[in-house]
Amino acid sequence: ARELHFAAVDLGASSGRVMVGEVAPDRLTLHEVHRFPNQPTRVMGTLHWNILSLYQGVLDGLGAAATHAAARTTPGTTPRTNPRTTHSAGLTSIGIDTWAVDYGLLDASGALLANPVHYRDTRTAGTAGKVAAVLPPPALYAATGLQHLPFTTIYQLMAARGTPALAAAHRLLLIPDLISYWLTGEAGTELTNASTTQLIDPRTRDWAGPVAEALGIDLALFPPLRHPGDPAGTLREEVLAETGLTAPTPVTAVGSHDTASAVVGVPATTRDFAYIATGTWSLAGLELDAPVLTEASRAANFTNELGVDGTVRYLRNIMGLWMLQECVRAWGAQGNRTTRTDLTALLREAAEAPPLRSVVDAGDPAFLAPHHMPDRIADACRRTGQPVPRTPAETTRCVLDSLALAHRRAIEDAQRLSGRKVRVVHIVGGGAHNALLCRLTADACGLPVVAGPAEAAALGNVLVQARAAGAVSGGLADLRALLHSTQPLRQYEPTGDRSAWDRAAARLAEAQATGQVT
Ligand code: LFR
Repeated sequence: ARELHFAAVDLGASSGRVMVGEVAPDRLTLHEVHRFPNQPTRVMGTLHWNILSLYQGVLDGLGAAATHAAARTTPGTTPRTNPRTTHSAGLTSIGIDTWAVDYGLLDASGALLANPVHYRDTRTAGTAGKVAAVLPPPALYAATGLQHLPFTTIYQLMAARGTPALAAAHRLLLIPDLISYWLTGEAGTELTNASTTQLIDPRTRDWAGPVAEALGIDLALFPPLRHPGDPAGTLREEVLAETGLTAPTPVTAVGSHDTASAVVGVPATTRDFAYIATGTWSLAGLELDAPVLTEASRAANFTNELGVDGTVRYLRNIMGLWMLQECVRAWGAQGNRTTRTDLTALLREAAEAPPLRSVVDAGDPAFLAPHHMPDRIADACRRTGQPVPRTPAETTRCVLDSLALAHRRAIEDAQRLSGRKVRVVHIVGGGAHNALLCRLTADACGLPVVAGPAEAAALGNVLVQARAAGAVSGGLADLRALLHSTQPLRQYEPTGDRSAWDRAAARLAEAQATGQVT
């Protein structure tokens, strides 16, 4: 069978990339054709995404994808080409995934009314109380199944209430839907990402009308729901001209929440797996067939986001490598510029630093906002009566030990709350490259860890498009089997003394119970 080419646009919190996936029933390769920084900017006190610069990165990336696909489908440049199917810039389709919860507001003419606000902006401080006053947390959880995160869309809309932009808004588009709208002129709300707004009922997989009504949110702002695999329009003339792509190039809805695509990209060969999608965040949990909406699940702060093919992503948001990225940024600002090689050296030193000396709660929203991360980590250690890390290597070790401990806790809690048992943990996303994090996670969980692919979100994005186009077929298990047979993976067996992790967990739990950790 011939290979088809799909472009995956994957925007993460620190960089965006456009990848081209080449897919045939038994083949899958991914090429990065463009990567660009995502640098949020604070303007007049509010932290914004640079949405137009991100969109430009998408256009440049699609241009590079066009060139790549044309080279691969031009006779003579690749041995697998079928000359009858070639044309100048053959992309079968494009899919878009990004981080969740954030949105742009459009006026009646379709113009963007305001620059989208970053979920790490503090405008949502204090809105949880306002929401709880009309919808107590147990009722909100029973209706939407989302863990409490201060930045979820409903809290952002609460913070935006009364602003001229929201008052004038005709439409609200989540970030991937906004990019898709600019590319095609067609508006929709993709379901997996919609589920992160806290306005979707995970049982019906449809809008939670009563929640919206109680909070005074107008659901008519959201264009109709669409599902991964649905057609989402074709590139506008202007975009064809900018990118060199040929008409018609369709956009296909994928799991537009990056975590939904990353979970499709888990190369599991069994149902008994847990996953950790690592990057800026660690999203650790299980794939389920139905949501868990119990009070115990709410108390444990577990989320039921919607996945591809009717699945539920039952997981906990953990602060993730953001903590380390922010430390590295702080150390750089102090004059010790940390380059990629320095990071390798830092991780090597951290691997040799004394283990589990101090651990912090990597789920603590105290680590959410940018700036002063090494100080905040030092404070947390001090408050819990643990040694304060003194060097970058010690701080790095503290962060990675803490992440591994939080991974273990999430995976244990998820099993307990869902009644499912796991035999293997998959680490996908950028953290799959971090050997120390993978090893510590295996040790902490007492389970084998399979690491990779790092580009799980782009691969999940490509596979959902490829299935919609008929290049591959089957359910998630079939897509994952293709990943397993084509992607390089690394396995880490648990080693060492698991009781050291038990003691560290107990120590942290005790400090939290006595109120020493805020
Ligand atoms: C990961 C992610 C998480 C979401 C956070 C904010 O990139 O999408 O799943 O909770 O970003 O949107």
